[in-house]
Amino acid sequence: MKATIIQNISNQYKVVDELDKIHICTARGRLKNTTQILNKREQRALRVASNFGKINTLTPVAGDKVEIENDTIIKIYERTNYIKRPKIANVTQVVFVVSLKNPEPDLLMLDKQLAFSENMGLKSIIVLNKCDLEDGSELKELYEKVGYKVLEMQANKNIGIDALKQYLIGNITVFSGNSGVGKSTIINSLFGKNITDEGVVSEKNKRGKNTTTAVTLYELEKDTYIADTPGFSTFDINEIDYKNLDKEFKEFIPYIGECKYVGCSHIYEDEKECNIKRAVTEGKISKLRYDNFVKIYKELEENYKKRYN
Ligand SMILES: Nc1nc2c(ncn2[C@@H]2O[C@H](COP(=O)(O)OP(=O)(O)O)[C@@H](O)[C@H]2O)c(=O)[nH]1
Ligand SMILES: [Mg+2]
Ligand SMILES: [Zn+2]
Repeated sequence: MKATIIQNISNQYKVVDELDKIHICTARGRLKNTTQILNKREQRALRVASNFGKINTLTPVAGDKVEIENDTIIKIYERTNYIKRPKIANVTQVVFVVSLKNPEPDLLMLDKQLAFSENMGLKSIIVLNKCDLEDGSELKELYEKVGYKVLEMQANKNIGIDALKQYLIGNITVFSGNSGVGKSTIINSLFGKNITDEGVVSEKNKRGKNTTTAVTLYELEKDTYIADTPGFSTFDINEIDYKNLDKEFKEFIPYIGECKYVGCSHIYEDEKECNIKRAVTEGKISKLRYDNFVKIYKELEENYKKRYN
């Protein structure tokens, strides 16, 4: 039967099947990328091959669509995407929560994470929370111009929650944002109960070691899940190829490919007749976004050089 993994604690998987029934499953050894169901002997051969790095095998993670048989996961269906830290598959959307005050908006972090989300091919929504403390209209306009859906919210009074809910239907959504911006408040408000405390499951396994859940998916409605994670790690973001960062800034795209120099990075002084820099000067691209692009580019470049030189 086909099912979705909604939680993973060490080698135990909580899985919901198509009839909405919950199973606690284990996985049958390593699973070959998507394809056939293997018998015990084939499993062993696969394990040997994968130990020698000859073949890629998969460990099931939250978000995976799987085939289960007698509460054993016997197959992982093809993933649309995979995020390494935290481990989660098949995410379709990210809600970026920014608080307008306490804490102040961290737009460099936001732009970094937006770029990563574009890179992963995910939909992005920006929530401007704590709009009781500060006016968010300028930020709303800025990011709407870029091309993002922006919602203003006061989560502690449930204001803006229903507007958000309609964008979640049919998605596996990850909430991302710095500590204190209001992620838990929003998620609890969506579910109408305190759900995020349950997410901090910490269990001792047989050897007495602490194991924490990597990710839990909460079902809001049928086929609609919210992932309880703190968002993406900088490790993942650092894997964006800095040379292609310009393409992850949505509003840059119409201007790319028109610079004088082939391979123009749109950064350096000596790159004359840069179409991106021209668009910034003419006010078609926001200076703030451009400046963050430069910072992120340099950071990624530096990390790349550290890794490979
Ligand atoms: N003033 C104000 N405070 C809020 C709002 N939303 C959440 N908070 C408060 O902000 C603090 C941090 O919220 P929390 O949901 O724990 O943030 P998280 O760390 O992102 O999960 C809590 O004290 C919330 O009550 C809001 O819209 N306005
Ligand atoms: Mg929280
Ligand atoms: Zn350029």
